[in-house]
Amino acid sequence: MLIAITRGVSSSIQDCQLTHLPRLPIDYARACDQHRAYEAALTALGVSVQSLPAEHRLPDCVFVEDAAVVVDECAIITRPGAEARQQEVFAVAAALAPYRKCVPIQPPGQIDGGDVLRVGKYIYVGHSQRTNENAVSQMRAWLEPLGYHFQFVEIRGCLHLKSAVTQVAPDTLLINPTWVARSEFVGMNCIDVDPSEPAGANALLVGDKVIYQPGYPRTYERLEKAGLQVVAVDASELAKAEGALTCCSVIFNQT
Ligand code: CIR
Repeated sequence: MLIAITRGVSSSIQDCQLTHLPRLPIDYARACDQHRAYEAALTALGVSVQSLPAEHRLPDCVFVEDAAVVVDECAIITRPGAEARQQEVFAVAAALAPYRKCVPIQPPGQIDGGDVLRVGKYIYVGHSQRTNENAVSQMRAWLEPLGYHFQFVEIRGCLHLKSAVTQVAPDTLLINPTWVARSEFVGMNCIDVDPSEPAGANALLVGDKVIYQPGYPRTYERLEKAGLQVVAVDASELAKAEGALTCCSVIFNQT
């Protein structure tokens, strides 16, 4: 059974971190509705959703993905690259503790879970403003002995690695090739986002279904044409906070 940790939307989300987007008004009620629909979609796919309460002093707390990287053997608790987000990890670590041994990244390491794309035993880490080599060295020290392989990936023009590329099938990635090079992912098939939808590379694979935003209709069609089963979830309000679909959950197997 899959478990998803999620967390409610902070009433201060308007004060979120922004790197590549202008600050636009965020409709809090609409963001909460969309987030509930996201949780409902996960539940409908058979995932057990464990929803943590929002912490209203932490504007970005809904983006739990950045707080942890979970593998079968343990959970790496991150040290987010934006100082204002570093308090977010405690509630997520507490929620993970019943399921996994939790290993914290220590200073001066910093890393956001959004920079970590795991495909089986391969762990790709984006070299972003949020993630440094010290944190990756700490992760390697924990995970390489367990058989995981690491690859540092250059990205440009986006916040996180998973803004640029996500997994949509066992051997297939959805990618914006202007933000990350296809050649980084040897042996994987790549579906490109439609060039008019550069922010559309973030999809959430759950079992054999892909949760995806209807706001990127041309890329949505590409996923369907590739034979993937796509479930529509609108996260357009959270997108104004520079978050997407993977960002709103930490999903793992109940081992
Ligand atoms: C931030 O800039 O940290 C948040 N406003 C958005 C984080 C989105 N998380 C993710 O892509 N994993």
